[in-house]
Amino acid sequence: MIFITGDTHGDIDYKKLLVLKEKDLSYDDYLIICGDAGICWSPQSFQYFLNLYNDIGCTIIFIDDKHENFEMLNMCPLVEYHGAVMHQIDKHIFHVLRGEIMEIDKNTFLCLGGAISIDKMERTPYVSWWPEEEITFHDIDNALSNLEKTNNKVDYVIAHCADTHTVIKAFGYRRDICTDQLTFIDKVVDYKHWFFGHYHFDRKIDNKKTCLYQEIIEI
Ligand SMILES: [Mn+2]
Repeated sequence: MIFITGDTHGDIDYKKLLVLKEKDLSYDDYLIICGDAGICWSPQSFQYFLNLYNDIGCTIIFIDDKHENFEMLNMCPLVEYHGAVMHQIDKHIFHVLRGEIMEIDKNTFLCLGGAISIDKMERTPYVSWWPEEEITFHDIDNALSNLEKTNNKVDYVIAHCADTHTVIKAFGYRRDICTDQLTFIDKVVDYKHWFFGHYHFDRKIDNKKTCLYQEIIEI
């Protein structure tokens, strides 16, 4: 089984995952978190969060975003897993790099973390804010070179943000460099569905895009 959910923020929005514990899952089952997982946040809480997330009993794959300690992420070993480059955070917990395409049970997922913190001015660099949060041209290049191998086609896009049009129309937020980068991806990629987190809403935008927060969907 493959499940997808929105932001979990360490232990803050972890409770929603408890329904998965009742399902008697194995490590051949997967939970994909669309950013703000909050597992790699501070060395002090790291082991506590690992224990919490390991307790779910399935493999966890998350994308990064604005609330990520990139120093901690980058210390984890890089591995190839399900055809994508990932940081192995723990035995069954992985962070998938931006622009990678993973394949699980014949489903392909283009993964593209990254988002701009709207409260960046109130955060402390390298303690609660990291410049790596922004989607770069290098990330888009990586996506494009991986997409070349799939003829620009994937089953799903997993991102933290949405494209500019969706952000303005559905949430009334402003555009930024990340939403603009994702607008480009939206135009060039042929996908069935785009799942994203970030906005803390459970909302089906249209028949191709869904914002996830508390909801856990199974595909
Ligand atoms: Mn969040």
